[in-house]
Amino acid sequence: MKILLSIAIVLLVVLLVWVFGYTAQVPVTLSWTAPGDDGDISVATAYDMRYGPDSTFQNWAALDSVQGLPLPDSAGTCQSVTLNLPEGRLYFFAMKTVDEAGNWSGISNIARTVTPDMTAPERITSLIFGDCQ
Ligand SMILES: [Ca+2]
Repeated sequence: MKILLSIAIVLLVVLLVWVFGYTAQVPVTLSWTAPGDDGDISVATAYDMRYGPDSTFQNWAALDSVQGLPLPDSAGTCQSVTLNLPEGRLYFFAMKTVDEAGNWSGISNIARTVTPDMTAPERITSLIFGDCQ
């Protein structure tokens, strides 16, 4: 019974990879210096980091939001977040900060990265003498 269940799980994984494709995820770390609640003084309330495939950031609400951001620390503190993204793609990131009164900062500078390609070519299994068959 356990063998049948194991085979079924393997077949399900193969089917999911075949249907949806497989893209390796790579960790990407972004860091920034915490602003304050009032300019560069005290502690702000929250961050909102967004990312997308281009650098325009004109439609902030439509961009993907980064989950798992830390709460703001004291102004001047270095903070970071690590997220997993599909390999071999171009991403642009930006963030905003809000204080307890709901005052939002402007959009940060834009950070750009290309996630590394982590998937090797398939192993050749057709090496022969002479021309291809
Ligand atoms: Ca404030």
